[in-house]
Amino acid sequence: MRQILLPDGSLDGESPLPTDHVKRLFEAMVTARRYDHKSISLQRQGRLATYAPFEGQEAAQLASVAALAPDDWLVATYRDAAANWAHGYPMDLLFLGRVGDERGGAPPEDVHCLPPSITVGAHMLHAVGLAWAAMLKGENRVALTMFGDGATSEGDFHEAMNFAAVYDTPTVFLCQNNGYAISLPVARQTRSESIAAKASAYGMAGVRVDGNDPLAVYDVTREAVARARRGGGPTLIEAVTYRLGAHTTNDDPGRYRTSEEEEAARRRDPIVRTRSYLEGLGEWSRGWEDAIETEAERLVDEAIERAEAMQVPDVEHVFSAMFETPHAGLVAQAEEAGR
Ligand SMILES: Cc1ncc(C[n+]2csc(CCOP(=O)(O)OP(=O)(O)O)c2C)c(N)n1
Repeated sequence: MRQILLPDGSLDGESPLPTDHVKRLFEAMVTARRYDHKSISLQRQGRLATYAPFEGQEAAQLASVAALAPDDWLVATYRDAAANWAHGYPMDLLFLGRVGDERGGAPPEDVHCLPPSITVGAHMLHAVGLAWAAMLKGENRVALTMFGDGATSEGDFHEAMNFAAVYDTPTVFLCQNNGYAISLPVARQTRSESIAAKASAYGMAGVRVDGNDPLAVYDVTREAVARARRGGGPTLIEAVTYRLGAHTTNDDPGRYRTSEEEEAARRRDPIVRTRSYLEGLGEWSRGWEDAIETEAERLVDEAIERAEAMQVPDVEHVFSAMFETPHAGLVAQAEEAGR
């Protein structure tokens, strides 16, 4: 497993990122965690629908996206709000999507993110299609798709991996192995030695990385993106991480894992580790982190305000957002709603 920044904050090897970039990643991780905690409390207040927390997975999401160019595609899941936000998906639309408003699934045209996929695994095929299209059109564009360990048991994973390898599409498959698919531990998900090992069966590069180490995640993603961009084909990255929170706000992890396991995972928290590293360099202070927290709170609160202001009582868009010509079932529903 590739590691650079060890859990105690020391380095094994050289940082692939200058200190300024690491500080920006730290800011992004702290901001994302604020978004995550806020989302949970909004759900508790009845202001968001079901929410899938990503606490603990910030490095896997943010350090990988840091290796993308703005024009590269990001095709991610319901748990990847941090990644989408970092790739330009407006935070207010991410909130809006979580109240079930389909306008939240339509990022602006110049943002190269697909709407978060709720269907486990399906979006990997979309990422391969986007990468293939970019290749055929001669665009120098890569598509990175994120998914969980559970998604690797879907047929879609096989189809996407096989097609990408056969056609050499510029796709980066990034599996966040967070230990569980709801309550199913990864040990029961696969008999393979690792998820990264599956790459060799498809004839593509596979790499296993400490997903809570932002420096190693950045490094392996940068390599995979560079390989894809120069026509060297796809890569499967397995980022080994841990979902510190519940599967969703409807889940109670206490029913399938112990508090000892959770405490041990907290000691590998990517934010704690990055803070220790920066502190060791003399680049961290409590005042600096407090200022990041204050700014994060402002950013998140303003995004919520904008999202809530968009929730007008007019439900017309429910019927018009998806189909240019509505099908009979939709017409009947619209009539029933008095439209
Ligand atoms: C095709 C499909 N099957 C089942 C579900 C229900 N479901 C939602 S999340 C989930 C577990 C996915 O686990 P994993 O891929 O490891 O991702 P994680 O939720 O841990 O990020 C399941 C089974 C779904 N959304 N889509």
